Amino acid sequence: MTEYATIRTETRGRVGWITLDRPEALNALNSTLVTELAHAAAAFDADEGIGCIVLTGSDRAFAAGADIKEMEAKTPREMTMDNPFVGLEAFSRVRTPVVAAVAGYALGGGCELAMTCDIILAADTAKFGQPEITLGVIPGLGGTQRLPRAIGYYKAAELVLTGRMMDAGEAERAGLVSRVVPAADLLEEAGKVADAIAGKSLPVVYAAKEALRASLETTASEGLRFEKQVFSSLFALDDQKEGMAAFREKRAADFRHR
Ligand code: DAK
Repeated sequence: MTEYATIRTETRGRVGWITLDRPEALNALNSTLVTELAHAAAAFDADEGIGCIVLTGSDRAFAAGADIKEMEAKTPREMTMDNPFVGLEAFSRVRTPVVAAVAGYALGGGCELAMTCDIILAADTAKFGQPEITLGVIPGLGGTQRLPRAIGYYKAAELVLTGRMMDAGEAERAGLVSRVVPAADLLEEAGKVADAIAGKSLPVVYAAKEALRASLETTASEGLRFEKQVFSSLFALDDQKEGMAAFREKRAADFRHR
């Protein structure tokens, strides 16, 4: 297992765990952390023994945004040409489902990082927001695009234009959060969700994620066509035969990820 400076990684069964670990900066995303996060996620994504990834932070912060102190003196050229945040684009494209387990602050790039994930489980302590406007910038890692798609234009506009934070309950009602759980249960619940996903057929899980992602990026008619093609193609898999035979024979399916 690779040793990292700003994250911790662990494999539990078929689940890869990534824990952001810069407590001195509330897990602010600096270039080292983004590079390490992208590396760890790519390694899990390339491993057929991993069926789901959990991404979490600390009790106090999932991530309080990009590292403002590292970013403050940058020029426009540096922000584009030497952009360390390209690693987050790679992270957002992993084919393995990612469960974000969010406690405490998920602000700015931290909220945007959570929004690259497929499922967001929030502790009742979680706070979400896009406070960039208070720093004299705007969200730059997807907040102006993913947040309106998640919670609607008007609520997203209020958050982006004022910098106000939402608590976990408001985020759940708005549709940003899959489910809120007591803080003490967050990691256990995230583990249960991840285990449930990792117990399914891996190629089918990849297909489901790809079709879900298409819903965010294509028209409904293109998405429906894509879904139908993917659905039909899954009948080439041994796991489709096994899943349906298991139903008929009233037993649990034994997926081989083939
Ligand atoms: N960056 C650096 N350090 C941070 C930080 C951050 N985002 N957030 C917290 N810290 C540090 C604090 O400076 C403090 O360090 P010391 O002073 O002890 O050395 C330590 O973490 C504890 O924080 P506080 O003392 O402030 O703790 P409080 O409980 O009082 O307050 C807070 C917690 C989360 C409300 C507060 O820390 C806060 O407001 N943090 C900043 C939140 C924020 O504005 N986030 C958005 C950042 S901007 C892009 C690249 C990046 C981005 C976009 C585009 N491209 C390449 C296209 C992303 C931008 C952002 O995310």
